[in-house]
Amino acid sequence: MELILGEYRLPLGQRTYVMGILNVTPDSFSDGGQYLDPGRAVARGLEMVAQGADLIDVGGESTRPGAEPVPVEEELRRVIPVIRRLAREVRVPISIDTYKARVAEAAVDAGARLLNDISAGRFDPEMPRLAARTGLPLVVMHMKGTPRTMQEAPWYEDVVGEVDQFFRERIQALTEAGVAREQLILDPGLGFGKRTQDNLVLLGQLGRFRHWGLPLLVGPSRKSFLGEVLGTPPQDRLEGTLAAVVTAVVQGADLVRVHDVEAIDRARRVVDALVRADPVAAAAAQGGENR
Ligand code: 8Y4
Repeated sequence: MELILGEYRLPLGQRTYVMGILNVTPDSFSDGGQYLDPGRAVARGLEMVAQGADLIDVGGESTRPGAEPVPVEEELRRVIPVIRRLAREVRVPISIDTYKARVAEAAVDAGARLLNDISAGRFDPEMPRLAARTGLPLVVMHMKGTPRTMQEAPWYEDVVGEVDQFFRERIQALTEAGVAREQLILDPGLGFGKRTQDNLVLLGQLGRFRHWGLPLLVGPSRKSFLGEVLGTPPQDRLEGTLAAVVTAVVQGADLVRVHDVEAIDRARRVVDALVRADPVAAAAAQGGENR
């Protein structure tokens, strides 16, 4: 099985792909304002590709709890020039992080080839139609509530069961809207309406979502559940993010969405080699030697 992203292909089951985060927002919590200048954002995108990013996820609206919504015209102003220039200059697919179909459509026209909609097509009824029409992959991310309300006392009886039920409902609705099932990417939505314990369970049990036979994406990078375990601020969560990514890769995650591409890709390459290390092939390569 492979994901088809326009002119790009990502074969599945061979390795984990690294999606580099490119925030084009003035208030982005961990790299606030650094990349509002399109030239600097593009430079960071090029740098992430040089560091091993397999995709670049471009977003122009913060989804931090309580963040102000961004008008569509402002979101377009932020992301479209960056996507257009990056799409020309790199040979990896660009992902558009938006729940607005107008932004997603303009992003696709500018060269984006994956729809990263944190609402799984629920906030804008045009989004499933855009995914169906373009045939591009669509992320089906779980979120309890909305970005504004999601951290107001979230609670789960069985978080894995609830997220799995959400996947069932969204796969059904999206395929009925004409989106190809095999173009859906499942994501438990770490940090979106979850307590620390819920985030830890979802990541620790990620492999329980493999029964859908669909690609799995996880985005643990620098998130507050790591801060809760470590007691560190966002810029001091690299080791926690590495541990989270290793846990995801071991369970067969297909994509990981991260800020620190160079370090993450190094760890990812070692874990991908370890999980595929074949004792039979190793013995055969050694032949009949007694040593
Ligand atoms: C520290 C660092 C604290 C980052 C919070 C955050 C995901 C996503 C985001 C995700 C997918 C974020 C756009 C939130 N998270 N898309 N987007 N999956 N598919 N917060 O987990 O990074 S933004």
